[in-house]
Amino acid sequence: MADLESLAQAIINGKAPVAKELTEQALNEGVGPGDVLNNGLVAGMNVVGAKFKNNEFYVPEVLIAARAMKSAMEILRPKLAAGGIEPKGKVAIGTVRGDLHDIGKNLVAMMLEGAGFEIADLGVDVKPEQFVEAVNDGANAVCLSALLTTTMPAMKETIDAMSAAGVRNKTNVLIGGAPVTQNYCDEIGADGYAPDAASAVDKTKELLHL
Ligand code: B1M
Repeated sequence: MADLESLAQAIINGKAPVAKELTEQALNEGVGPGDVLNNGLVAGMNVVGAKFKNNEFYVPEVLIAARAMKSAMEILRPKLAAGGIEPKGKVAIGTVRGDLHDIGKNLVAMMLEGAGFEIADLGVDVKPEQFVEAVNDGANAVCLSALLTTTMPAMKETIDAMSAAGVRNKTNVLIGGAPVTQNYCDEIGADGYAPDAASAVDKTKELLHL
């Protein structure tokens, strides 16, 4: 009998082989891919996000849980696509121009994927024009990460490039990274600031009215 609670627990505990096996088992027993995603994988990642926020989990535990989720997603993704399960929205994410730090950005991307968003990961050192292109490709939200005080201005340059290209009002811009603050978000006219990966999920859902 498929046990989605155990699947969620396997994600929380970062047990990739168990998560994979339970995902396969649930699908073989006829559980819908949407159920497996929402009541297994996403449910597990929600707990991981809450624990991370409360300092019960640290970066290594989150990365291990995200790896377990990724391996289960490899099995689930084709079924979701075949079943016509719509993602919650499309999020483009990248570390801004001149900045090569990607650990935090990757965590945010994994948590967003865990929450059911389709992710376009643009990588590091992403130029403003690449973010503009992502909006043209249908990104409902764009997450900008910066870890250096010297690269924070590239966040504003990215927003300015979106305005210049006439696409600023077609998306929501969220910003984050260790030196970034709510004040800076207000100053450059971004739509939201998130201090950590779990808050980035909450903020994205809030901005997309989910
Ligand atoms: Co660099 N580095 N680094 N570094 N590095 C810092 C950031 C620094 C604070 C170290 C220090 O001096 N104490 C300092 C910045 C100082 C400043 O500007 N204020 C610094 C520097 C100066 C540099 C170089 C310039 C060093 C040099 O070459 N002289 C250079 C710059 C290279 C470049 O980018 N052009 C450099 C290089 C590197 C490495 C390549 C060696 C490596 C990066 C490897 C990689 O990312 N693949 C590295 C690392 C690892 C760090 C530290 C040690 C760790 C950063 C990290 O991964 N944290 C960092 C010092 C520190 O923080 N202790 C440091 C863990 C990660 C999970 O947290 O990224 O904050 P974080 O992400 C969090 C939140 O911020 C938030 O959610 C995440 C999860 O909770 N978040 C978002 C992040 N992005 C978000 C986006 C969102 C929302 C939330 O969108 C909505």
